[in-house]
Amino acid sequence: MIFCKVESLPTWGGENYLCGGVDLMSNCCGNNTREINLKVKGMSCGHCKMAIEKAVNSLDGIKYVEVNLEDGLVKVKFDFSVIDEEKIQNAIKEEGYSVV
Ligand SMILES: [Cu+2]
Repeated sequence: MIFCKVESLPTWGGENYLCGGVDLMSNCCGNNTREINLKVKGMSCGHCKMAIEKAVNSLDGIKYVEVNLEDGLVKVKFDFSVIDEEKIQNAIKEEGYSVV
């Protein structure tokens, strides 16, 4: 589980805050953030992990993405005013994996 420690902060404040160990300057938690865990079939190695993380990260509105190979899960935090879950699923499917 990733807990955002600074969800209520209105601005960056020029400092690096930690969000579940992730540098918030590149992965900001803020308003309109939704977290989902997608069950994805076919991920088997580091290449799969990188391909999916890269594909999802390239979408607008993505704040955080992490593939857990052992559990077959893709955790995504996104701004639901910018992107919806379907578009995220489609990006994963375009990489050749199926979302169950
Ligand atoms: Cu692979």
